[in-house]
Amino acid sequence: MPSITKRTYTERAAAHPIAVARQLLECIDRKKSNLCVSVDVPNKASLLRIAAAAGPYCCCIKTHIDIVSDFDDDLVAQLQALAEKHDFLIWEDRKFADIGNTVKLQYSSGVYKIASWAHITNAHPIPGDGIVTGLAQVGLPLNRGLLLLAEMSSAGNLATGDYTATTVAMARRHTDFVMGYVAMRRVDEDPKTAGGVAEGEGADFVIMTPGVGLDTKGDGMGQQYRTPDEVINQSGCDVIIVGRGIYGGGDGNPDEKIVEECKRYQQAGWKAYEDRL
Ligand code: 5BU
Repeated sequence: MPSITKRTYTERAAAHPIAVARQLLECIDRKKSNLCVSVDVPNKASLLRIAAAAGPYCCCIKTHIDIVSDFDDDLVAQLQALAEKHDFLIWEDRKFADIGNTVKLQYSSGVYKIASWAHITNAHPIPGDGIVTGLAQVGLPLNRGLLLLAEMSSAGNLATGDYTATTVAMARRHTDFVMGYVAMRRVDEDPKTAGGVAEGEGADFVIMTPGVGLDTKGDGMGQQYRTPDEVINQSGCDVIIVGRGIYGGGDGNPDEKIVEECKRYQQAGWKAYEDRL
């Protein structure tokens, strides 16, 4: 089998065992967009406005729902309607990090009921396999997908070396629910972290990568930015995640600026993918 980086998103979609991964990979190809827009704003109106402006240009909108001061169930209903209208998936970047029983409750219950609306969520592997089995009990019946944090984008983070390799091994034990990683490179095909599995022979994991920016290298709080070409073409990741580079911080750029930046990142991400193939 060719290395995953040499397969098209469509080829990968056709062969993927997880429904939501198929949905994402098909959406990427349909829209020619491997752009995920991260919308980290503190109120409902801004979140919905930015999602509406960015929706046509991205495959995924990523939320931090606990940032929103005036959260209510209607926000979720409206976000889901936008996802339908503009054809994108919703990823709640919850970064679960507790034992299976606790994350199961955090995922299904409380104010946010994340599993009821987020196609994708993510978890730190630090508690061990139980975090995946706990989340899977809630997510599998709903056809949700999980990303494991194999690496992070911030300076000095501890998710490196053996930690990353152990995360890849953990993901391979749960290929019915773990659809991919947050990582900075193709960790499942890098000899240092692939655990002896040859290139092109392992399960297909979607690698979604934050820390993407065309204009700056950092944010003064540890974030480190790379370009879409560095992420998709040179490092073999699958989806670029762009937040402030598009919405601009605070309550967000005006719509026209959001659209302009979305187009710029969408084009750069797609060119990097074509160059890699
Ligand atoms: P930015 O505005 O493009 O820097 O936002 C990046 C987003 O990605 C933000 O929501 C972070 O919480 C998220 N993120 C990250 O930046 N780095 C990581 O390693 C992980 C998530 Br995991």
